[in-house]
Amino acid sequence: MSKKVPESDDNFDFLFKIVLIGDANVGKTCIVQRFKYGTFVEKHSSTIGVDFTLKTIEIEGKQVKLQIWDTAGQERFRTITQSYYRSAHGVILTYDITSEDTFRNIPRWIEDVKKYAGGQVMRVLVGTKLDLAEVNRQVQVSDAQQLAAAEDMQTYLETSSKNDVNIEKMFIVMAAALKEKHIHLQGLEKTKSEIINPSRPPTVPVYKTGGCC
Ligand SMILES: Nc1nc2c(ncn2[C@@H]2O[C@H](COP(=O)(O)OP(=O)(O)OP(=O)(O)O)[C@@H](O)[C@H]2O)c(=O)[nH]1
Ligand SMILES: [Mg+2]
Repeated sequence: MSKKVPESDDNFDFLFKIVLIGDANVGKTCIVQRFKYGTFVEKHSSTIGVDFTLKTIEIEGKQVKLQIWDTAGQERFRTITQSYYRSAHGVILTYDITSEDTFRNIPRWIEDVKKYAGGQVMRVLVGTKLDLAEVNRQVQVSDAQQLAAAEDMQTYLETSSKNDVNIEKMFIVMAAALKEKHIHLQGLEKTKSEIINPSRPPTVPVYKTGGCC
């Protein structure tokens, strides 16, 4: 079972770097905002470069700190954002279930992950804007499930940041799987400093969403 813990508590057992990628406008920033602050903002600016967020959750008595990198989907930021894939423990590949194009681009994002992230990176596929499914769905669940299975992804989920559906679950599933994977790899749980290798942010600048640069 999991529960949220105060962010000020820096006493963590695991730290995982998770990168959100996918086309512009699919809802990556809204996922992070919903997860971190429990809010949904209807209109806000596109992400410029990359944003960084920390959130700690408790899973089976362990403090799991997630370092979340919210990347810009716009093509012009591709070179910058790709540099953030390095040393990621997990990647969330997002598409918008109301936009066939964003799903068709997923194989391209998968290729980027293969190229720039380590081979061991955990990947999950996420279809966003589930609240619009009834009137606007363009991507079928079966197609997405097939792709996730064919690519051997950890899991596939549909989410709604607006209605708060599956957002926390997505991070919990990922964090729990990463924790298990690391415990398994280590053979036994070691101290924080031994087991964790917090990736140092790349030297490229980190820009703020919506801010003037
Ligand atoms: N209905 C609905 N709209 C959503 C949802 N999530 C995001 N949106 C809307 O989709 C638009 C884009 O959301 P963002 O989170 O900024 O998209 P992004 O993927 O971060 O875009 P870039 O930063 O340009 O890569 C905004 O107008 C959001 O309000 C959702 O779950 N439901
Ligand atoms: Mg964004």
